[in-house]
Amino acid sequence: MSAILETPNGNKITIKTGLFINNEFRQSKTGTEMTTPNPATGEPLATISAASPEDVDEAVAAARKAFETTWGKKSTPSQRSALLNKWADLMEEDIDNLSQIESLDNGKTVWLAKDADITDSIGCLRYYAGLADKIEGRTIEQEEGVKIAFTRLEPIGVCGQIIPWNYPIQMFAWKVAPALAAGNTIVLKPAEQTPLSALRLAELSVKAGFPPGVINIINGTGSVAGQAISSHMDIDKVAFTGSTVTGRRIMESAAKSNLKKVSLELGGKSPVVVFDNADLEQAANWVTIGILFNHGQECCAGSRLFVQDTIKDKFIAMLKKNFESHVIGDPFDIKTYQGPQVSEQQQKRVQSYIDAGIEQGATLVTGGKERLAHLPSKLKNGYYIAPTIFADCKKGMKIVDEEIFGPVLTVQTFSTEEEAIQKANDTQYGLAAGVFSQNASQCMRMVHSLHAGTVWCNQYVVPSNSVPFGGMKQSGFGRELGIEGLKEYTQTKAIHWNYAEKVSWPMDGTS
Ligand code: TAP
Repeated sequence: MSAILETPNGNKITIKTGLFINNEFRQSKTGTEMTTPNPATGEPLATISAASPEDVDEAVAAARKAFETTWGKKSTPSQRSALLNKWADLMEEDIDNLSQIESLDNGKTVWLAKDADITDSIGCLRYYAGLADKIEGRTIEQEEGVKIAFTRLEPIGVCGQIIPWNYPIQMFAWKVAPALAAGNTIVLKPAEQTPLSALRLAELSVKAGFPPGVINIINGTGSVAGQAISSHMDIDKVAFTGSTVTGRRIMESAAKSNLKKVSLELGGKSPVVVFDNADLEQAANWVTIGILFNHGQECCAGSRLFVQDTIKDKFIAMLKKNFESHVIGDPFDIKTYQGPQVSEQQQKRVQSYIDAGIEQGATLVTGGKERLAHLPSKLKNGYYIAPTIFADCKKGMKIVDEEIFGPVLTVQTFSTEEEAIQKANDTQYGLAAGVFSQNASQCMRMVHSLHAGTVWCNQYVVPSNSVPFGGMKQSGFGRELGIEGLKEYTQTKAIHWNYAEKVSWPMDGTS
């Protein structure tokens, strides 16, 4: 039950391919398997076990037992902190393998996987290791000398976690680290497009010394394994990152089963507003990164640009230059910025939006197959998309209204601050927003007015492990990262403590 991944630079990495339950790798009970391709070439990469509902039951039983016997209230915060730190150390030692696995399976470049995703993920484990012994309730004064009340933040129990394919390791860290720090046990399902790095992290968790059953990783499809998690009667919470459509299904399953707690980090169509007083060169660079980072496969991608009409042509020309100057190609080449989209399905989906943009009358500023003409023959079947800018966009166009999840920027203009706010907020989503202005008062007015869980001012798309992240409106609810992310994995118990008041019985209205 292992596969050997051969990398373009001649490395051979052995990876376990089974379901990870109770600290052991084993086959699915039904023998079901799935094959994950390399998005850069379209060739098969590895075949792995896919969980059936019975496998999910077994993972949940292991997680429940661990919660009751070794983890949960049976472990100390400092023990949990030490294990998370040890796991982070092992990730650091294995970072070269991890980044190559992530690149092979997802298509992102090795250097970005290493310097951004995995480095941040290690930081995330350490951040929550540091918070594990800082989970504090409150004492609430009631009556001096008679009664007091206090609260405890207790772990929730067994947490199901369903993650997407755009940041396989980072989404793993964002979900698992706070859950474990707070004392929960987990059953996590990676996305079927990117099952491999989670299996490597599972291996490292055994080396770190986590007790059996605390961490369970079950690959499989959303419709079988994901559905089994969200409808399970013995899972106490489900945390999900992915599309709004699937988020709705998960909430419905949670409601129809045991009313488990739900947190949802869903999609976005985030606005970025550039005023004519901004540092335009910096704004153009951040806007470019904001849509092209991770090939646009970014829940908070700045995909709706609003540029002040006075600088429209100049700013679009700056963006065009940026979009046409970076290297697209082999994710193992250090010079590459943009690799392939994650899957053929995503490539086709993004391309269909580009076609719709042209059909609906938006002006294609840059994009098109010639940008990919240089790709060598070994990458010709890879799932590449040319970075694309559409100008003259307006509401009602599919490319403006719907999440594309690819390297496609739509540009609209505004003349006044009020118009920018109105247009920016005119969406069902509310995950993130950006504003570029050198007028501090204007920035602050925008920060207050934009309906988004995160607003970046004079930068874009860079998260921080200590700052909460999550959506408003149909971008979901609940927060990841920061202290808020930890609290999502606790539940408050209120204790009323009487040490002096006596009552008499029987009682009536005269007493
Ligand atoms: P989703 O369906 O949302 O997939 C995300 C995760 O949910 C995967 O692990 C998936 O499993 C699982 N899942 C699917 N159906 C499920 C169900 N009924 N019950 C429980 N879990 C289920 O996204 P996708 O189909 O991969 O991508 C479609 C679009 O979603 C993208 O184009 C993009 O617009 C959006 N998207 C957004 C995000 C973020 S971060 N906001 C991330 C990914 C995708 P399997 O994939 O393994 O079947």
